[in-house]
This record gives sequence, structure tokens and C-alpha cells, in this order.
Amino acid sequence: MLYPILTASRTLMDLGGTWAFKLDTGEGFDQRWYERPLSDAMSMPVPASYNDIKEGIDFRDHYGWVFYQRSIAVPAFLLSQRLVLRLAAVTHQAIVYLNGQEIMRHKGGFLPFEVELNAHIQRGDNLLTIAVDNKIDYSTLPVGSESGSGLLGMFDAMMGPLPEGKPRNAPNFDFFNYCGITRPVKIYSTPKNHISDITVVASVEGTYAKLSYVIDTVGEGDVSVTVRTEDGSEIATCVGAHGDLIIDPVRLWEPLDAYLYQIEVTFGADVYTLPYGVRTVEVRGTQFLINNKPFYFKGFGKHEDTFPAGRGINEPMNAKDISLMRWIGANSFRTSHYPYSEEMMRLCDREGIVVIDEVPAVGLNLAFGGGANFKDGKPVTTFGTLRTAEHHREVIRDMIARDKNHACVVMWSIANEPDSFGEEPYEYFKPLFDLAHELDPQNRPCTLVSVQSAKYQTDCTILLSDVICLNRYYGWYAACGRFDVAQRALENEMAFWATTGKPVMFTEYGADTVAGLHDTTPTVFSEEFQVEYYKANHAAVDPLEFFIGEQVWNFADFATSESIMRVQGNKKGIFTRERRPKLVAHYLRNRWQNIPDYGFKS
Ligand code: BDP
Repeated sequence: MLYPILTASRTLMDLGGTWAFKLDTGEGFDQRWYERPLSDAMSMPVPASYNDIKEGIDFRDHYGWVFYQRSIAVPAFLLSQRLVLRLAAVTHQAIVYLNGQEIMRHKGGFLPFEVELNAHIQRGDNLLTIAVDNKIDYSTLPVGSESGSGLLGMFDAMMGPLPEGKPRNAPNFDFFNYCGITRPVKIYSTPKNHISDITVVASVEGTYAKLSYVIDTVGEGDVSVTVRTEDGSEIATCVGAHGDLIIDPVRLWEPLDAYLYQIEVTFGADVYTLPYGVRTVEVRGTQFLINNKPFYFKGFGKHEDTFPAGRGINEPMNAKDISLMRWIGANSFRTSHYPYSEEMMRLCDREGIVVIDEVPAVGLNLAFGGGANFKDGKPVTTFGTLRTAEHHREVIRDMIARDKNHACVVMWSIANEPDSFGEEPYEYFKPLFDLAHELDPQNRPCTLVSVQSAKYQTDCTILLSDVICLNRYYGWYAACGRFDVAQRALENEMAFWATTGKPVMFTEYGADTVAGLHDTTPTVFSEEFQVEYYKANHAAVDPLEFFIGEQVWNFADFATSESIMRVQGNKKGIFTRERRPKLVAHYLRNRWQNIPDYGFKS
């Protein structure tokens, strides 16, 4: 799927701004709010999550539908062009109405969708309404508990029974369920005969690169493709809907030293330019090779989480985060726990940040949540109970369709911390791994990010993942503060992973740390404790040749649901939510500046 851009043949209109907005407490569809201007509407910025924009718990924790509305007009001279409404992310479900008619619906809160407007749009003003649902359950990704019934708190079962409350979302995951129209809404135009997709795969031999391309088109016309350098010089050209472009000598895209060629495609009157970094990725033995050299991941699990935009796109913060990554000596992050904005992916291409790209498959684990694995008193299995399989295929398909050409993406993550132990999870995940490999034209490595458990010897990641990605909390959730025990336990577990013959890395490890809390003895939650925690973990993994990366949890403190485990959110950030460094940032900076991107373990 192509990112919408302005070109010599395409216009682009941004519908960002202040929209009319209304919470629906049950009457919105019956009263057909989408047919006329919303009465008693409040104003709401788009794009942004709505939760933190207004005050009060009923607003922040609203359960169900909300309505967004504005009027749109398209210049008359554009009506002969193909007009497309494109929504980059609406969390979690959207119904789009134009002049009272439904024109599109979409499930899934983190990937783009679009609809052609030509058959629906009128001259002059048109009423655009977007109904947005934030409900999560056993069929959505991410997963929540069924029908807003709410997972019980840790001690509720012990101290209950408690009366029923209002329905509410009960996330089976550890981040706030921010929702709304969180990424840009745009209208773009193309000629009727247009380019609909571009796929480019590079192979490199010494200084020589071959870019094999396929151009998908709609209508009649001739295709030609030209490659330009960053300074605009033409270096390769080819005609036809598929073919090979030769670049010799090639300048490779390297971590933190990006180079982007411009691939200019024309089809009849339509023109589109794709920025493209040439690099190779391969797992060989226990190494992760980028451009044929053994890469070491240094970086983070992150979130799209800022105040008050919530999960809404925040481009200044994205730029700041990448600046902080460079400052601290990091080279990579994972898009935990959902695909990030297209703007962030383009920035990572531009800046040379290496990305593990994750679908929103989090919470696929009914062993979480204190007893959610029981239904009517009977034990249930995760994949015998969840109804996510079909949607899981959709998000894999749509993420790869969106991100396949990005140089920054070096691996796909099929899920975060699912129930992955034994046969049933294997049966669930095997077809999803096969699908990802089959859909990705570059056939990148795939992984699932595995949860800490005593059952790790039965984890289906052993059979399925190209890189074993571990979330491990020795010294925090296990052996809290007992760093001698934590280190030995981690060493013992690593002795097992050594036998798999696969590369292994941390995708999460960390300790909650309240900025400003200090102690001479490293006690829990203090900044000194976080440093000692990381030192103990590094002592266990540094000697291991097959251990190829460390992504700490988390880049910054972030918002979560209310719980006695969380003090105004998750505090495992290396930076605060405002991006001030904790003590550990200086420790990591010193460590990472002394670890090269390539060749650390060889
Ligand atoms: C892991 C999850 C992550 C949590 C983290 C934590 O993958 O989303 O925020 O632990 O507990 O289970 O901090």
C-alpha cells in the first residue's frame, strides 16, 4: 500500500484540525447521528487519542462508540480525478459515512485503510462522519476480556464477591487503551489510470546491486522506472511493469548511516516516488547479518505514548526520540505492541534506525489476568477460546503490505508474549509464520516475542522463530532485588537457548523506576536499583556469542490502566514520559557507545 504523497500527478489534502465530537452512550446509531450535524458536540483535535483531551474518568474510560464529524469540500477541478479518503489509523474500529451513507468500515486500530470517494462525493459541502469503537474482546487485536466484563484485580477474588459494575474495557495488556482517530486523515487524488502498488527487492553482490521491481497499476498506460541518487542524478532506468534496475557501485543503507535512493515510477500520467534504502538481511547460524555483517541490536521496546495526544501521532516527539537514541548509542527499536505510524517508519528509513515491526497481537494469553483462563469454573485454553485467528491474518497481511519496502524493517514480530507453550499455540502460529514469509517479498526473518515462564523448553518459538526474542525479568518479577540469584537463573536459562542453534536476543528486560527516587543501597524503584538490575543481566549475557542484541523495556515511562502494580503508569522507562534521562540512561550510554553496531560478538 502506497503512502500518500504530493507528486506531479497527485494532490494531497490534510483533514487534520478541530472536528466535532460526541461520546455515544447508546443512542448514536438509533438516532442516526451520521445523517446531520451533531447536536451539542464538543470540539476534538484530529489526529489524537481523545482520552486525555478532556477531563473526567467517564470521558477517559468511555466504553464503546464515539462520533467524529466535519464537513469537506473538494475543489471542482479535481472531481474528474480519482479521489481517495485515507485514514492512517482509527482505534479500534471505524464506520465511515459520507452525507449519511456508510461508505467503509474497518476493524483494527493501527493500520491504514482507504475508500474511493468518486461515487459518493457531491459538489460543494459534504458531511463526513466517522464512528469509532474502542471495545476490545477475545476477537480483537489487542485482546481484552469479553463484553467489557473486566478482568478482576489481583486481590478481588480473595476479597470478593463484588457487585457488577458498568461495562468497561479490560485490556489483557499493559498499556492504556488509547483510542480515536490517532493518525492523519487525508484525501488524495490520482489520475483515473494510476499506480496502485510498488514492490522492490534488492540483491547485492560486492559493489553491485540489482533492484527487482513490480509495479501494480489500474487502467491503461506504459510504465517506466528511474532511480535517482540523493542529489537527484539519474543512475538506472527501465521500462515495463516489472524488471531489474542495476546500480553499480551501490551505496548501501547502513544502521545510523542511511542512504535513500529515489525510485521514480511513471504510468501514463501518474507519477509516484518511493524512497528506497538498499540493504540485505539474513539470519545465518547464530548471527543476524545486515549487509553481510553480524549486527548487534542495541535499543528499546517503545510505545507511541505522549501527553496529551495519547497514542496520537506526535512528530516532534518521534524526532526527539530518535535524537535520544543517537545520544545514548542505540541503533534499533521494536514497534511494541502494534505497527507505528508511517511517518515514524519513513523517519527510521531516513535516520538509519533498525526496526523490528510488530503486529498488534498482544494479550493472546489467558494465563494473564488472575483467573481469566477459567470460564464458568472450567479451565480453558488460550487458542481454544480466543477468536483472533482470522483478524491476525489480516493484520499480518496489512502490515506487510504497508511496510514491505522499508529498509529500516529487518524482522517481523508475529505476536508479543502470547501463550506459546506446547502444541495448541504451535498449531495457531505455524500458519501465521508461513503467511508472513510468503507475503514478504524480501522474506525477512520472523519472530514471536516470548514471555518468561518456567515452561520455556516447550515454547513453540524454538520451532518457528528465526531469532529467539526473549522478554525476561530476572531481578524484577522473578528474584526481585536478588541479583545474585537473578544472574544465575538467567545463565541457567541461557544454557538451554544455546542448544537451539539460533540467535537469541532480549526484546524486553527492565525494572520499574521512579525518577528522583535515590538510595545509597539500591532498593526497589530507586534509580540506583535500575542500574544494578541492568548490570546483573549484562553480566549473564555478555559472554554468550549467540546473544545478538539487547532491547531494554522501555524507552520511556508510559500510561497504563489503573492497577496497584502501576503508579501513574509503567515506570520502566530509561527516560521519563517527558524524555528526561534517569540515572540508567548514562550507564547505558557508556555501555552502548562501547559496543559496535557490527562485530560485537565475533
Ligand atoms: C511484558 C509486556 C509489556 C509490559 C512489561 C512490564 O510485554 O507490555 O509492559 O512486561 O510488565 O509482559 O513492564
